[in-house]
Amino acid sequence: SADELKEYLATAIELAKEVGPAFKDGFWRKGRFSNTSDFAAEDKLGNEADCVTAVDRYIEKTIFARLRQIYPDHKLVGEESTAESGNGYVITDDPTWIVDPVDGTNNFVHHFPYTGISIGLAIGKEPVVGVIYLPILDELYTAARGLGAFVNDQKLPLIQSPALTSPTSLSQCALVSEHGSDRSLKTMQSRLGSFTRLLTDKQYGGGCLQNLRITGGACPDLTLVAKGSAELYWECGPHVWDFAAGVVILLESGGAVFDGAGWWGTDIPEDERVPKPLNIWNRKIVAVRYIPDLPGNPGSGRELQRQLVKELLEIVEDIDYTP
Ligand code: LIP
Repeated sequence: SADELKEYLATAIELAKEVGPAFKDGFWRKGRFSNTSDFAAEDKLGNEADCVTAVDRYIEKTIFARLRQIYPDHKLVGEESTAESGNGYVITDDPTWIVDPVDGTNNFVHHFPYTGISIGLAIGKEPVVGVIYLPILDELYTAARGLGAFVNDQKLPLIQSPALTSPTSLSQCALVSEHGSDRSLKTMQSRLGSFTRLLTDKQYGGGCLQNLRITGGACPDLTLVAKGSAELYWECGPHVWDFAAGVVILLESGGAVFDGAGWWGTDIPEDERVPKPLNIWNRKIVAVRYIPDLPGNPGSGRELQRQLVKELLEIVEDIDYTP
């Protein structure tokens, strides 16, 4: 019910705020994490581009301990506990909290401000609550299914002017994407090949994308699209904790998501959703920002969203991460 969602959202906001000071201290390497060895970046699975710090572990443990206390029956999925156990995670229909304690850890380690805490809740495998706190940028994004999305209590999206801001092709779009931490030659060639084709002028067969921005994290990327600062976000490879919360924020801001099989927006009738529910577990995502309807043309905003995503998907190369 809406009341339950409100309560879950309030819990997620409280928890994000509670761990904010530890995040900030760790980011600037002072206070609790003043001992350098406490926050030195360690690599996961021998990949220096994929790192973890004591701050990631501390925040995940703190959030999980509180969630276990408040909702003993709920399931928990977290980036660091999954990495440490090496057992993966089980997906059930039960209410499942999905947490990335530090999204954009690589940024965190380099004091680059696009990094934050992500707390999502899925029920029936579908994301229904999302909170992303970017403490260094001082931005708190909050959303729950049917209740809208907000940044620091301002309703999203921030842009509202109609036709002027509606892009009609990739050549009028900004895309946020990531080079990612999978640095195998094959993957890098594929990703950079997609970036090259997207950016190349149309006379050479490219999409002539207006610009490409890499922030270093799926969470900041999704918040930028929800806010209206970029038209699109595309990535193959992030995990469920990287976008469980961000997807709720994006959808509630009027944005849409293509999950590799189905098309999602808050006004798409449930029976038209194939497959059900929105697949946030498959490590693939395309998100497009809210586009207002053109005057006198209801539904044209949704149509433009689909058109842009279609154009993007015709150019980029899919990378398959199915295990
Ligand atoms: C990161 C994601 C990003 C992806 C990186 C990494 P982390 O999450 O936000 O989208 O490209 O490889 O997975 O590891 O910093 O929480």
